[in-house]
Amino acid sequence: MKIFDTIAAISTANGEGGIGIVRISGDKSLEILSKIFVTKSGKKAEELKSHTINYGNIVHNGKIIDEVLVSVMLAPRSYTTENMVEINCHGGYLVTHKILEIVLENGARAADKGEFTKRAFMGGRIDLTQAEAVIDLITAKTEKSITVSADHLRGDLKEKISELKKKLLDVAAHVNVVIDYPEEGIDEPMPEHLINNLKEVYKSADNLIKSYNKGKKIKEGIKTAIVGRPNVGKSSLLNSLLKEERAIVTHIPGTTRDIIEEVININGIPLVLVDTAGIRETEDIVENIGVEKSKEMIEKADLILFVLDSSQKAEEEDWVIYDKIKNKKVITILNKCDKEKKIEIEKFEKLKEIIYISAKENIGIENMEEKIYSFITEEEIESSSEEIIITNSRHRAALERTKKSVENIFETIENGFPMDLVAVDLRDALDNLSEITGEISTEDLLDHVFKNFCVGK
Ligand SMILES: Nc1nc2c(ncn2[C@@H]2O[C@H](COP(=O)(O)OP(=O)(O)OP(=O)(O)O)[C@@H](O)[C@H]2O)c(=O)[nH]1
Ligand SMILES: [Mg+2]
Repeated sequence: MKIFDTIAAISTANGEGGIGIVRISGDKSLEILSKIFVTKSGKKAEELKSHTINYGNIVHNGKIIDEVLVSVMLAPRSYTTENMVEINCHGGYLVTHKILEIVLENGARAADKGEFTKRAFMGGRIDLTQAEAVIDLITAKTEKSITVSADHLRGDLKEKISELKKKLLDVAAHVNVVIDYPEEGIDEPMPEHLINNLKEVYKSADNLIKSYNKGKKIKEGIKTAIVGRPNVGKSSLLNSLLKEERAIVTHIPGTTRDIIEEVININGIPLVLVDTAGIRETEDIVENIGVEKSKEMIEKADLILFVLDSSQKAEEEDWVIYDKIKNKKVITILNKCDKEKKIEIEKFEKLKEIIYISAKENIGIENMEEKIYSFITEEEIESSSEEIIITNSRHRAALERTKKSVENIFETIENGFPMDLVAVDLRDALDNLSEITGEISTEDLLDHVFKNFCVGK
């Protein structure tokens, strides 16, 4: 079915490295290689066996460009399922680009983003969830994130989806019989085991949808805003979590005026920490912009670290911020615990999670990290019992639609409406599941998936 042109790209990162790899995939891979590669063994490129690495030179206009190792992987046993050649050359920017240029001159086309992986998908070697796992693996920021992507790459999600589809297909087979041969049981209720199938699909879809919150956090991190009035020690707190002097700290209120963002890793979950300007009424134009940004951050954040100075009585400004954050997910940090305690924290009725620290003296920081970790994981554990975690909003949307279709089916059955209606919703549910794995796909969908890839993957 597929006749694709031959594509090429540099697959290693742009810059200087020990080696660089120029990758070629398609019918003409070996033909192109034969025009530019002279083996030391004297073999012609077309004679090279699959899964071999071959030593020689890239030669252009009679001049040796680089000494290289070339791997040959013949269809269908390659990443793309097509004939593939990988030229391992010296990793300078110019060398790799020169070799790519020569490859293109000899008949290949520059590959689009993710086009190699797209071909692996088109060739049927992987499904869409696995292709998406490739990009997640490349961009993973923590070990947890690697684990989840690796599970998907191995096909865990793909298998789960096909298991759900099988359950629905059983139901569909029954429904079709009832529709086609009405005399054989139009008034019979749906058999128990098929009702159970539907219930199981519903439950699994629901669990997977719930796992998305956790998945998203594992993949993208938890946006954590450090907020409080000026001078309570927000920047000091950021620095102590980062274990470096990242933000400027002074005794002058209004030191931080911009948003400072850094990622830390707490037990495998990335925390995107955002230090903000202290919130107060101010005439200073620059500081005021910072204050507005801080207020926006309160809206955007998944978690708020509300910092108070424990060595002072609460001030009006603290109460103003409290009003903005009291109904959000908040951990309260009572800073400056190295000094005498003056704050009456009980008065802030809604603040439940409270930790005393001294950012300056480095007291209570580890305890705070543990508190943050258990706070962000606790709610996830109750919300997700499915061992497979989804991290992709596309998957979540399709699962939501599947769940809705199954709900409709239950309604139809309860109300005793005709089986034709069940058939329609079953089809929708099955189509939505097929969209996740890419069995049903449109050009738009594929563009959307592969646009996030890098060239050369
Ligand atoms: N004693 C004591 N002083 C602290 C502590 N944490 C911060 N400070 C001091 O408090 C002052 C303000 O600290 P910052 O971290 O700049 O406070 P901030 O909340 O970022 O202030 P703005 O950026 O102005 O909003 C500095 O002089 C710090 O040295 C602490 O735990 N104990
Ligand atoms: Mg600051």
